[in-house]
Amino acid sequence: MDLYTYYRSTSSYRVRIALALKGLEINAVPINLIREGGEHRKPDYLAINPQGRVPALRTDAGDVIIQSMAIIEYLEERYPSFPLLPDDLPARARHRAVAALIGCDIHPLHNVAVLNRLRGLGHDEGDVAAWIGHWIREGFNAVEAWIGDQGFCFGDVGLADVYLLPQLYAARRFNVVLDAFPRILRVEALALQHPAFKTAHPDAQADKPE
Ligand SMILES: N[C@@H](CCC(=O)N[C@@H](CS)C(=O)NCC(=O)O)C(=O)O
Repeated sequence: MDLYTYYRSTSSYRVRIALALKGLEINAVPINLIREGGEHRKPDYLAINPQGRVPALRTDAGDVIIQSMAIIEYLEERYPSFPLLPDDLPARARHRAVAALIGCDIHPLHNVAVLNRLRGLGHDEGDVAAWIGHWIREGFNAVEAWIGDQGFCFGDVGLADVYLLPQLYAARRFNVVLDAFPRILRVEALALQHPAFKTAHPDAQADKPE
């Protein structure tokens, strides 16, 4: 499988965690979102993903899948041996709620394209930082109240953690103060010791600049 990825992309990082938890080897194809206006906007990559975003996955059979949730669902169904969702239906929905909260209600608001649009409308870096901090804190307030008191988000590692760790990485990159989120910080500390999360971490990626 080929994964079109960027080392610090939140959505790519999610997919890398899911792959690593399932013990799946991939060929990482770096797509630099910054260099020369972004390799994701060049025709070669648009032919793979017409949305011009990472990640995208090319399966061993040659099918291309875009959107991190669709990729993770594909992996979950195709490689069920390390399930990211528990058996219990309400418990599955709890994991999916964290995934949706982060994937739909936090991350899209600080995506590169959205931040550049704010800048294009005349907002300075102070406004942009306040915007990012607002949406991450608002979303994390809900995640903090929603997740459990022990272990990963809901005890055993699962989909909610796959989404939470990349969002935490972004929060730290944007200097968001996280002291108000002790449960979230507990999950972060645990995950950063886990081999799959270490493998998937931006610092462990070959395309990370020196
Ligand atoms: N909903 C998409 C979001 C993908 C996305 O926004 N990726 C970002 C990096 S995390 C990107 O490629 N941004 C490029 C841009 O905004 O120009 C997913 O989950 O895959």
